[in-house]
Amino acid sequence: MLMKHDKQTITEDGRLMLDKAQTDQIETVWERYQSQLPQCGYCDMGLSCRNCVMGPCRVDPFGEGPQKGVCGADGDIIVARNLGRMIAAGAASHSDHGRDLVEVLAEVGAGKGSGYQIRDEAKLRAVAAEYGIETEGKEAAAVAGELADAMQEDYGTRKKSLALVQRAPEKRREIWKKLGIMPRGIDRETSEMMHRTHMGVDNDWKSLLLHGLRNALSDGWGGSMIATDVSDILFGTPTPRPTGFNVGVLKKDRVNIVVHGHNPVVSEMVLHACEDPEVIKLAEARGAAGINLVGVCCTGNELLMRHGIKMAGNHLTTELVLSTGAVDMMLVDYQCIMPSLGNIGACYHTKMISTSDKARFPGMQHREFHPDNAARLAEELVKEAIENFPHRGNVFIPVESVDGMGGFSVESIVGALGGSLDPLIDAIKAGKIRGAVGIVGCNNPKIKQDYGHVTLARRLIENDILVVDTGCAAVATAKAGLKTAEAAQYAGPGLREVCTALGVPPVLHMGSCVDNVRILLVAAALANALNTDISDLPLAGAAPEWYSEKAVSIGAYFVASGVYTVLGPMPPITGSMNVVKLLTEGLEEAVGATFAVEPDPEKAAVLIRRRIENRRKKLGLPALAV
Ligand code: BF8
Ligand code: SF4
Repeated sequence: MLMKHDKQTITEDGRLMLDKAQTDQIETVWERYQSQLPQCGYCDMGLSCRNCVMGPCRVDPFGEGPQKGVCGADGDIIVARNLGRMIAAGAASHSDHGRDLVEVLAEVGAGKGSGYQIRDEAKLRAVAAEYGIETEGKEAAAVAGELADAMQEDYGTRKKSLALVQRAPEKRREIWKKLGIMPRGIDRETSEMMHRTHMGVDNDWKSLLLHGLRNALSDGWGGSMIATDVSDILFGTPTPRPTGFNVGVLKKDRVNIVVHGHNPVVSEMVLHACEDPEVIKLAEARGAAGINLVGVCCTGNELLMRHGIKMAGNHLTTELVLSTGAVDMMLVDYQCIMPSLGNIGACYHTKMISTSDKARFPGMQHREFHPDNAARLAEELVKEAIENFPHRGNVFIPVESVDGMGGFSVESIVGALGGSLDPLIDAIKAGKIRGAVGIVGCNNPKIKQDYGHVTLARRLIENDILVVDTGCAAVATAKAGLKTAEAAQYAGPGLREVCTALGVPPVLHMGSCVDNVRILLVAAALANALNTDISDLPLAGAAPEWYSEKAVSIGAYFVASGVYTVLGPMPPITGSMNVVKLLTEGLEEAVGATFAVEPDPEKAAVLIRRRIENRRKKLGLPALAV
């Protein structure tokens, strides 16, 4: 018998919480999606343009209506411009998040930024050395200040290339140079994309797409990489640790605080305040058994990676967690925070707090975090959450949480392998592990929640392919029980043997979406160890349920870095067969990798296995016919 809401989600907590939301007359993302149907066909194909006020324009895909916008742009130009702007928005989001961290690093360097400190001094010094900063005999704070300055230079426009592209294999950098897509400045590439896509600037769809790759590279090897490195420096480099997943991580007898968004600058301070013995005493005085801080989306993943903080859910669960009636406060920073949340919180007793100067939401109280007030404000807010605990109505937490492990940074993977990637390389060479795949990205109401991520991950590990994942994908596979050491039983014999020997899951949680750079760095390290390029390796990427512009940027920097990447939902490009062909075929010759689009994860798994076996064969390794 089909359970109610079986079409919306594969998760039990999701189905039960959807029932509850319906009973409470809460409108969710799924109902709003239905009310939008049918969605605009021109927009779906990328054929509508509103870049200027001679328009808005659209091009008729059937050749009957207009074939050009008022300015004369045809379908190819319009599709490429729209895609370029999606990449720019995604790259800007990750990179601006990175900038916020660099600003905190600068404050720490200047002896300000109360409450923040350098937690990984070794990484600070190592990254500073990569920027050419002399660190010998200098205090950590002085190094932090200089590194923040050097990173801020990377955001500017006066350089020929970003500092951290040096981490890419030499052969890859040569490709970028040859194609003219070496990223120069993080802000510069985004700004240039906005310029190129203004009416009457770049009207060659190929050159627009090439700049799209450069723009995405400025994110992957720039803004996101800085975000991850500085987060590690300020809050610690992740190491494996146990944690828990789904709405069952909320606790009836505790003050529940949920952090949502992306930037650990806020959530780390909130965590710190939750651990203060005085604050815990206050919670007990108000009748609670303690304080339970949990996460949703990527700021949750940041805390999970470094502290084992539990995750109540991924993107499509963010509204549903509020319907438990158990959330005493939700604190948000930015990105992927549905504007509906404030009003849902108001239907329960939940205090809804926005914290970033650049992100405000209807129905939320705005309490802005800055480095100099963060520690004090976090404590104030946690106390307010505690005072809200007695105001709870009925609480509905219908499931027990699922156990899982997080915290797989490059450093901790190398550590688990005994100090180098050699054991992994040997296992790949021997065919015990056939290859590795990064599953990344979001939930999207167009796809049954978690179905794409979990099905793909299962098929890959069954076939001895190691899966690493991030963002909402990582939470999806964890909810499905694939992130315990015992989950090795679901893997093929080779992968099972390796995971069992190391005591690790077959699906490794590598962090938030900016942490996709950790995947890039593993790929680069493997390529360097084998003296080859990333595109020669038996690797792939997948974004089975993506929705966000950030995911477009991630996909583009994966491909531009040489990683074949399979998307679930079709991006809005089908209005131009030229663009489709270049992205799914033509890029192979240029960068050694392409996109593929396959909404069915069973078929996506076959595509990926074929690719991996093809690369094994090319490397002269034993290969299977798929
Ligand atoms: O940056 S995976 S829905 S939360 S965009 Fe957003 Fe997508 Fe989740 Fe994290 Ni990433
Ligand atoms: Fe129309 Fe061209 Fe203006 Fe776009 S840029 S809205 S296609 S006139």
